[in-house]
Amino acid sequence: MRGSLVSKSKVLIAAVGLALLSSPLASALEVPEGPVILVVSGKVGQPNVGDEAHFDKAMLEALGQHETITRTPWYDGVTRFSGPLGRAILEAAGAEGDSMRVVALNEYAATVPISDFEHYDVIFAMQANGKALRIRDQGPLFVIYPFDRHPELLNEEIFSRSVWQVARIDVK
Ligand SMILES: Nc1nc2c(c(=O)[nH]1)N[C@H]1C(S)=C(S)[C@@H](COP(=O)(O)O)O[C@H]1N2
Ligand SMILES: [Mo]
Repeated sequence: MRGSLVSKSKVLIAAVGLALLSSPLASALEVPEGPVILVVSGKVGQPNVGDEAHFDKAMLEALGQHETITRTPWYDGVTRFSGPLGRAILEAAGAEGDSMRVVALNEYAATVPISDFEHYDVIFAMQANGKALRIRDQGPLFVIYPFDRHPELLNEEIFSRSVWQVARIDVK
């Protein structure tokens, strides 16, 4: 009697475990409903469209909005940027690699070490001073490093990684 109870509960635990592992809610990236703003390609472990991870605006917002208040070479004075952290995007895409190509709408591209996103709170800004970045404002996504917090970032190499009008991240 007791033995059969134990084995029943073991079976139940195994079944719940399997259900969690295979449940789309537990891990998989949802499919975008709105226009796709950002595509993560390459070494993507959590694809949602073919072998890529596609994000619409709502999905990027759901990753959490991080605020970076800093001066930059591109805006007058201190600006308040907000958007998802680069590492939150990579995590959601299940991206694993050493570097990435961050590609803009006009095909400008920069090679960025993944470690930048681990060492610094780099965001893909969707807003500046509370206003959505339109394409004409260098949106919809502008890579913003925390320059004021880390003055060592104020150099030409990091400026070149500060891609605006970002459309794609290709993980290598
Ligand atoms: N989309 C896009 N982002 C870009 C660039 C570009 O040409 N297109 N140039 C990069 C380079 S090389 C640098 S140094 C800075 C230059 O900004 P500036 O042209 O306003 O000086 O933006 C970076 N981000
Ligand atoms: Mo540059």
